Amino acid sequence: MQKFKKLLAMVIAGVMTVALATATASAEDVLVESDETDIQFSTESGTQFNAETEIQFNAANLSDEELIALDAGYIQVMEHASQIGISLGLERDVFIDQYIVGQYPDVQSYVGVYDSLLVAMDNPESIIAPYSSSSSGSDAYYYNIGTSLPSNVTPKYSKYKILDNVKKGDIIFEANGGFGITGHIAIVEGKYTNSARGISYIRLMEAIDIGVVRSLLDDTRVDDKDVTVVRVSSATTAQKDNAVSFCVDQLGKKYSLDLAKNTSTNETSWYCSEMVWAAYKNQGYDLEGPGLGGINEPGVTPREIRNSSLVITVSFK
Ligand SMILES: [Ca+2]
Ligand SMILES: [Ca+2]
Repeated sequence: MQKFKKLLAMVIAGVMTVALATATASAEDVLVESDETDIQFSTESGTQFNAETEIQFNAANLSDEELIALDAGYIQVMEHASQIGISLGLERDVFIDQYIVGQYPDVQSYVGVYDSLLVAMDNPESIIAPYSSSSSGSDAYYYNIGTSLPSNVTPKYSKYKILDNVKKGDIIFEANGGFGITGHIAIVEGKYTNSARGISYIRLMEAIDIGVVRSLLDDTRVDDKDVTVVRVSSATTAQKDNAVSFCVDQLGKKYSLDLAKNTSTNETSWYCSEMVWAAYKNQGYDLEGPGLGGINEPGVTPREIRNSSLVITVSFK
């Protein structure tokens, strides 16, 4: 944990340097593109979320042995989290409910998923932080850019077609991010133009270590973070706008990887995938798909969103 805090301090220091550098940036950049020009897809894999189809918790379906093991497992997980200083927003009933929904072979393997995630959270060596700078420190400018492209930043768009193909409300999945084993998630706020410099760019919103911020997506970040772009295939323009507005309202709030699944606009802290999941959940789309190996991972993880049957992959290469 000590190492993690040290890493965190380094990261925050790096981002603060960038924030200072961007303080002299000019007026707000202009949104240049709505998603009305969406390209059409031949397949519509998504179906609208229906709350009634959710599996309801029923402890009677569990054997006594399973219930005893789940109670012990819950205590084990909470103690593990407490030992490494992480406050999990996890109720016992939710813990049991998630086991039933999650298709785990047994309770032991279910508890093991939590334990491996907690171990990763406590070992900075296993973390590929979404917000950390590269060894040269040159990529830290992707994060926390505010509403105006920083004067020292020139985004690169010559390699991929993301400026043409990535739209407002799209979801960015980064395999190289988060706690290594889970990835990172951001949402596209839109395509903006800095009129003074004549530069268009894609702006993201994301919950990173310093909180919910606006960031930049360009070819370099695509390569560095191994980006996949997905789109909620059935969502209307209004629903995507609402999802983005929800995230705008969360800007400046704190980051907390507590594995909770909050949806309130008054929620005080977010982890990356929780915020984007909540933005679409409030529009009727539950993007929590299967996690690694088809199981339901704790909370809502980035790869669960990527694997959702409600999203399609956007081609940009
Ligand atoms: Ca939360
Ligand atoms: Ca989950």
